[in-house]
Amino acid sequence: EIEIPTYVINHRSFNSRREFELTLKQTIDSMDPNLVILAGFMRILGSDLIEYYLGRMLNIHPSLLPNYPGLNTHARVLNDGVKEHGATVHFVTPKLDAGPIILQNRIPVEQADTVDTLAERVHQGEYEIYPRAISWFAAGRLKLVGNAVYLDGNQI
Ligand code: NHR
Repeated sequence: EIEIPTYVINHRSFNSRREFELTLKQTIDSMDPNLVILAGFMRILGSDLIEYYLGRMLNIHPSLLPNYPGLNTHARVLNDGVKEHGATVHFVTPKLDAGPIILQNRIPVEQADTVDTLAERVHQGEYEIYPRAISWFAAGRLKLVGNAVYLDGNQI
C-alpha cells in the first residue's frame, strides 16, 4: 500500500492568478518532484510557471492535437462530424495545448456516439498512453530538447 500526499489549492481563495501560481509552485517544489503531470487541470498557467517546469511537466488533452485545443473537445468533434478522435500526451509549454507531442491514442467516432460515450472511450485510451509516457520519463528515456521530443535518444 502506498500513501500519496495530497494538497488542495483552491484558485478561488487567491486574488490573482500570480498569487495562486506562486502557492502552487511552492507546494509542488516542497515535494521536489522529477515530473509534474496535469490530469484534468483546468486553469491556464502563466508562462513563468510553465518556463520553470519546462521539460518536466506533462499534460494529457482529450483530442488529437493539434486538432481541437481548448475546452469541450468531444462536443466539438461530434458537431463537426469528424471520424477520428482521441487523446494526446504532450510537454506543457506557454502556448495552450501546443507543446511538443509525445504520444497519441486514436479512436473511431461511431454514428451513435454522444459526448458521454465518446468521453468514456477517450478515457480508456488515456489510461494506456499517460502511464506509458510517464514511465518513459521516469526511466530517463524521454526528453524535451528545444521543441523536439527524444525517446531513447531518437527524435520522435
Ligand atoms: N497552461 C499552459 N500555459 N499551457 C498549456 O498547454 C496548458 C496550460 C494549462 C492547462 C490543460 C488544457 C487541456 O488539456 C492545460 C494546458 C484549461 C483551459 C482553459 O481554458 C484550456 C486548456 C487546458 C485547460 N481554462 C480556463 C481558464 O481561464 C478555465 C476553464 C474552466 O474553469 O472551466 O483558465 O485542455
